[in-house]
Amino acid sequence: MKKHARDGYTLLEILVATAITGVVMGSIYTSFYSQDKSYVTQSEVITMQQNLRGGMSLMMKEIRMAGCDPTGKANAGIVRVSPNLVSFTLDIRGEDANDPPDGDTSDPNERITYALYDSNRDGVNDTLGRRTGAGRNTPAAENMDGLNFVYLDENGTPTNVLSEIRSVEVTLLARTARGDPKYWDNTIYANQRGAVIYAANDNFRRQMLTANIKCRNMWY
Ligand SMILES: [Ca+2]
Ligand SMILES: [Ca+2]
Ligand SMILES: [Ca+2]
Repeated sequence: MKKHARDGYTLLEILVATAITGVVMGSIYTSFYSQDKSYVTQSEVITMQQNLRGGMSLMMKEIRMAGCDPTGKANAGIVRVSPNLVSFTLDIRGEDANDPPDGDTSDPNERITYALYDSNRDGVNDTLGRRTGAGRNTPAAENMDGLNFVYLDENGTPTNVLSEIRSVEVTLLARTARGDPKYWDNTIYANQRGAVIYAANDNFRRQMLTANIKCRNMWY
């Protein structure tokens, strides 16, 4: 056998080894990169779902109490109906927070309005806002593309007659905070009655939730 000098690597060996290492490093990098991206999307979807459920459960809790009028003198109920906004009154306290209901709806938190508004002043009403009395909106949920109310009478038929309303069908549409470059949403979002709430045409992921909220104080 011919004796080879094995005290070093040939240039070819070095080049081959470097190329293999490069390929391996490249694939490791790619898989980390894509895993990280999908993790970001997942956490954004989870945040969106939390925003959506949080906003909806707050509205459910309060709209359910619309018309709360234990003295029978406050004339509480839904006071303004619109597909995009609900405004209602309730008598839950007196002048002081600990006072019992006093027959009016002019104490704090006794006139509540929900609507989308523009919290970051970018020209888009995409924050679910809650305001009381003539106060300012406070953000209840961010990144909302749609909010829709349908007012129903005791038979479940839509009505805009204040005295006939017994329940409210609320639909809320949320989107992720950032778009997903690998995703496209061109869904036309409609409420349970088929009325279009939002026509998407971008790469945000979205989720929609509808709740039928019975105003338990409005069934006389
Ligand atoms: Ca009062
Ligand atoms: Ca009151
Ligand atoms: Ca905005």
